[in-house]
Amino acid sequence: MSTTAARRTNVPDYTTAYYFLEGLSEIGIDYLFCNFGTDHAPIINEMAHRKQRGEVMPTVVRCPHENTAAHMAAGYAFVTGRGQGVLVHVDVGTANTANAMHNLYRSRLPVLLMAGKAPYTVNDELVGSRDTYVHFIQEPFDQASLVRPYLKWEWTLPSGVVVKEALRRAHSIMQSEPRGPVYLMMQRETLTQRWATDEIHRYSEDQFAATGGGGADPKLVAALADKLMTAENPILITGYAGRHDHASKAIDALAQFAGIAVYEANMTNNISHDSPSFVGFSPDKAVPDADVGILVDVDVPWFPSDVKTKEKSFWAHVDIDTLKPGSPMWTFPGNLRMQGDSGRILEQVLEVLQAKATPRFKAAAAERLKRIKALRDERVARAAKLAADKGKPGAINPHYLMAELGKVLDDDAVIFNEGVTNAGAVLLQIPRKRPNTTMRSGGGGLGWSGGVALGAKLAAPERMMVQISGDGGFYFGNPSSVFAVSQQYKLPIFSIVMDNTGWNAVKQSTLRVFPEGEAKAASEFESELAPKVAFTKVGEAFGAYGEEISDPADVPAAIGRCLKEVRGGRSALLHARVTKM
Ligand SMILES: Cc1ncc(C[n+]2csc(CCOP(=O)(O)OP(=O)(O)O)c2C)c(N)n1
Ligand SMILES: [Mg+2]
Repeated sequence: MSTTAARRTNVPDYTTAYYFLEGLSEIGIDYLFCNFGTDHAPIINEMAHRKQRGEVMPTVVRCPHENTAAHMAAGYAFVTGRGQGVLVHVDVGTANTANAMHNLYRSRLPVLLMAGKAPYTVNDELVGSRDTYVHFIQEPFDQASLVRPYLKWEWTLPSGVVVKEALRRAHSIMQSEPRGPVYLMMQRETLTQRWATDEIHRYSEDQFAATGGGGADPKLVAALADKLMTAENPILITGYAGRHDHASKAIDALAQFAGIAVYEANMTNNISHDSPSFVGFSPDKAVPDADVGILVDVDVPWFPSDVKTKEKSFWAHVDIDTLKPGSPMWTFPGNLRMQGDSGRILEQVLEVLQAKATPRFKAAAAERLKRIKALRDERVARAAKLAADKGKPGAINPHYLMAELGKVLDDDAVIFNEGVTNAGAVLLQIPRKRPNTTMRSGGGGLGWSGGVALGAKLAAPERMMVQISGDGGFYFGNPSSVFAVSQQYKLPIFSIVMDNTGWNAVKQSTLRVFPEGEAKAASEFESELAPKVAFTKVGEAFGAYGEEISDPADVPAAIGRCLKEVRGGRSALLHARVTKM
């Protein structure tokens, strides 16, 4: 008997969906953030089956809105580095994740997005055939196109026999650097096919591991070290190196050894803000004078419309993603570019530099560090001055509010900064000691901070997760879904809404383009939102503690009460009426 024939006589043991759940666990998917539909009947059935049998499968977190589901995966990956699964309903559920997929892709966070597809049989030929109205209208020609700009890989599962192989491949791709989203689609007929256990192979991590970034070509490393040896005004700008502890350490060590001023751009905090080499969040004043600059893991180091580099300046670009293939244009200088693990590469640079360093170099570097520290002290003094003005009733100063918050958060707390035009106040007033404890989205899709904070809380329940958003951003975040998940899964977060009565960013953008335009003359910026909203009630509907403040005098006590509630196990929502736009 041929092998194929032998297979046919085998008793088919389980459905594709059964192996699918097993395969997810095998690739390290511990959580499935789900929003279900008719496409998931075979999966839901096998979930019950596996549970009954006491077999492993990912824990399901049901999210009332897909925006929450996908952003929870983002938060989980931000804290752990590990992509999880998001399971949504055909084209419509996928469409609802598009904003989050943009954010995940731009933040280089891994996620395995999965969705059903409409069944392909209509006459009950196979188990799972079309049996309801929506099956006939939920099949677009190109379902993946809804999120394709934000994907590293996509596939429709052609047969259950390759389900574990497909999952392993999806996993290797999402976890390989630069990390990002992948998308797998599946039809019901495929999920209900039956297979004997010996037909479904396992694809172990040993043989299909994800790839990270490595070190750099020693010649390029030496070239950068040479430039640093003679630099007079070296600066370093980084955006997301701090996601790796070793990269954070390498930046700080190199900067202190070579007297380099370090600046942070979106999206996380990278070295301790107490470091003598850390200057601040805007390199605009430093870029025109820098003779040697290092861009490290950064997407937008400055806005070229505002800042020009010095003529004949030398720029090194060290990045896990030097090419930025997801962007049609990328315009920042790189006399030499080294793609790889930025921590490793900067360790290499430091090693070479240490070997070359002369007493003269060391003295010059120490002198520079003094100047850098003076810049740093200026920042600290400026922040204190800004926070000293508490604002007035109905117009709490965001700097004061954030400074008070900063006083009571510990170093392990994570801040999800969606403050938009008040994001600067968050950065300036809450200095962080540990890297990767402040996140801004690498993308621009508003409505991420609630879901991300929840996912982070799931990954690190012992840490305080603080969501800070504008009033506009709060709406985008589907807050009812966020607080519902918080309540159902006991994931308490601290949410702060800085309500300036509308979309200040939109107003400011109009003023930047047309400083003396009609909009300004008429004071019509199309930016005001409903003025008398009681946001706290949204949280309260789901058992969260709510508090509204408009008097600066109430700030410290209100923050204290909210933190106490969160520590006690339920979310708190602080609605702060801040300086109006
Ligand atoms: C999904 C999405 N829609 C629209 C925008 C455009 N947008 C950018 S900032 C902004 C205003 C946000 O308002 P708010 O959160 O209150 O912050 P503020 O500008 O008032 O500081 C808008 C609408 C966006 N970034 N993302
Ligand atoms: Mg606003």
